[in-house]
Amino acid sequence: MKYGRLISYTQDGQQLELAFEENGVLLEVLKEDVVHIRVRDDLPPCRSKAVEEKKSVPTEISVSRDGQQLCVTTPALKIRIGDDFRMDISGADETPLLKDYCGERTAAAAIGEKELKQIAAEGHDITNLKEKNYPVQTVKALDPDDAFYGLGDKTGFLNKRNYEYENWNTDNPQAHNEDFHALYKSIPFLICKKKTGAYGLFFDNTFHSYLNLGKESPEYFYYGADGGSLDYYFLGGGTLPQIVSNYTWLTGTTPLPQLWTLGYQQSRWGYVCAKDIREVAEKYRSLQIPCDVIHLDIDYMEDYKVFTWDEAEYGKPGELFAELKAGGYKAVTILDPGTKLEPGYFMYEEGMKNGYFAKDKDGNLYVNVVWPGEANYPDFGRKEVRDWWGGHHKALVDMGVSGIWNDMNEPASFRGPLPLDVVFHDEERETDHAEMHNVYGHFMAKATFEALKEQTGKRPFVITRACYAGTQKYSTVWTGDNQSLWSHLQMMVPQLCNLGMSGFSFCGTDVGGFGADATPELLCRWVEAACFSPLFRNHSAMGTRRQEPWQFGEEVIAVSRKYIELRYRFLPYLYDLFYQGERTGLPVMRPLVLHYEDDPNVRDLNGEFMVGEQMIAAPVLEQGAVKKIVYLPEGIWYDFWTGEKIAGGRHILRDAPLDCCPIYLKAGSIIPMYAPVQYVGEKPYDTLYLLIVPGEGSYEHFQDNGTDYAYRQGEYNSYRFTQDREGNITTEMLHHQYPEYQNIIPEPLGNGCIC
Ligand code: MIG
Repeated sequence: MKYGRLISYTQDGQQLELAFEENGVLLEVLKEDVVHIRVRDDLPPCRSKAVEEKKSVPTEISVSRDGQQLCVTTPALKIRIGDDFRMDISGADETPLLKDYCGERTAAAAIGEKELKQIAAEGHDITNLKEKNYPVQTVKALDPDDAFYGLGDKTGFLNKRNYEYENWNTDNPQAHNEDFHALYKSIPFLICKKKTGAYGLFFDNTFHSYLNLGKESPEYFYYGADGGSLDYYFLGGGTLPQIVSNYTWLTGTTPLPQLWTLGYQQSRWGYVCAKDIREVAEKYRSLQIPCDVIHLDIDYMEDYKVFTWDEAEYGKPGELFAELKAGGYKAVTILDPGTKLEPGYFMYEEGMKNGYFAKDKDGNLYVNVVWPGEANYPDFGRKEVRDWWGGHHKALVDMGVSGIWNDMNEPASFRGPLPLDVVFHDEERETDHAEMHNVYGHFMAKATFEALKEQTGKRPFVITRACYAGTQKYSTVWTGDNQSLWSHLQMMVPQLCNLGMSGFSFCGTDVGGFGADATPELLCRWVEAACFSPLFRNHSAMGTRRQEPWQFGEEVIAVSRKYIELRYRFLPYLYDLFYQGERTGLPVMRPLVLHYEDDPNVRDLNGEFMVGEQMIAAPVLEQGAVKKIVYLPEGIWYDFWTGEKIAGGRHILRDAPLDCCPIYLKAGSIIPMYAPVQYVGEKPYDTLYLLIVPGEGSYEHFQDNGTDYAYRQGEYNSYRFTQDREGNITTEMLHHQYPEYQNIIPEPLGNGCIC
């Protein structure tokens, strides 16, 4: 991208328009530590799919020009811009943050044509080996200590430094390894933690894009995209939590979910008939393992036709759901976007009549193959199409469905990928697959959320596989088709932590692994590790070993019961974290680096995570291991199981036999807990237990009806519990507009577990 000399600028309030010899740049200060940068070009204006409302806070800025350098100052930042659009951003105190890289890109190991041919001859893919300059590109300087976090669901480890990634929603059936460039989601948001200071970058461009975070060179990292414009946000804030908050201020926070969605969930592809589902439902109750949700995968449909019901195998519509409901279960059904091409099928007929399906570049209906065979792709970028699709959910809601699971919305296709020139719309503007691919899942999830909200009046429960930055406002996510591999259990921690740092607080993996066969030990460790992951669902694939706890014998049943019960005891703590997260954007499941960013021991810590700020879970993630090396950061910590007091800032070795997931609580914590139940709603939650961890501290707890939006009208209680130096507990009611608990019972730590 060429810019040339900086010629002039004009200022309009917080927005500057910079004229370079060969290009123009718009720079807008949105608040003192958030700046929006857009390179002007002659492309049609792309509407942001992630930032849906104009965001701006009145901020004092000053602009000065010193020779060829322009300096824009906000109360928090100094932005210096020179010829060739070289831009450096530092804190107001001159702490260096983002710097443009001044040299040329040089591939560390440039590969010649002859070598490329040899590599290709052996059958390897060489597309990523050629050094490539992108039509949209920016190259930034790297410092030796820079670490990267965020980027959504990318595979591998917590710190993304030295790896390269792509944003192109991808359904790849191979085992997800650390060398994968892309999975199902595109969230081009990156946090750079420097030795001193930190910043975020959000590249708001939906085209296929690339991030090379020090693989090509230790001197720089780059962002490139195949289309669209260079349109990005610089996010300051000083600390990592503040950067995450700034990012979710822009793109939205994860909303407070219904309480039951935090319960344990069971799924399998496939429970092929109503009897399969019934048996699972009954077995959980008879074994007294709590469970709230049962998922129905594609088998419930007739010929995989969306919005149909297979009466032969699943009985009369509504009957199964009524039975499940009577047993305390909520049902979630899957929906894929691919709509069967079948004259006479109502979805096909309606879609055809109204022009709701994507067309090829010559204007013919675009057809590919997915589960129902030949199928069409609804053009979800258009509101009219979303409303049509959403409207059909009414039938499922009326049958008694409580949540919707969106799959295959990358979109996936069995007969080769969709060509880039398939015609899709961004609202009424005609565009193509190249631009809309990465937001296909986003718009499908949005359609689902809006429909469920309107049809039920409750907080929608949507789970999507594909999405884009900002989809967290509409949907929860799961990480797609992992496998029953120890490496995938290990990956769960960094993957969910990075999703959380990218705004997706409500996320989870298939517990036990989707593909391949779980072992008793693997399932135990997975249940222990996922017990505090926001979306807690066991799911597995057709043809693999069945994965409900009782498939593996008594010990697995006992461990599952213990940890699933523990989950239900911690429900009010998790719910409070969601309530706070709706305001702050901070996730439930957090890497330690979020709160201890200057501690070098946690930059690459993949084997433990925090739940909120008060708790650390350190699950065993290795086959055969019965001890765990736990790092506890500075401060005083208490072992949840034994009550032992431990000074942090060091590694400890903890015994961790098969039924133990080490858990630590910060001194002074007060953790709200409920008595265990078999499902949310089994008994009224009229008693709150407070797990008291020694030390001074206070805690705010939120209580409401757990289902609808009444809390936004003030129908909730807010309590503040305080523990003083002597260990006295006092309760203050900060807001009182909901029936309060009948009992609040403090419990000391160390009984193993309370209630
Ligand atoms: O290609 O609906 O990720 O959770 O069970 C398989 C069947 C299609 C992929 C999803 C998985 C789901 C499965 N689906």
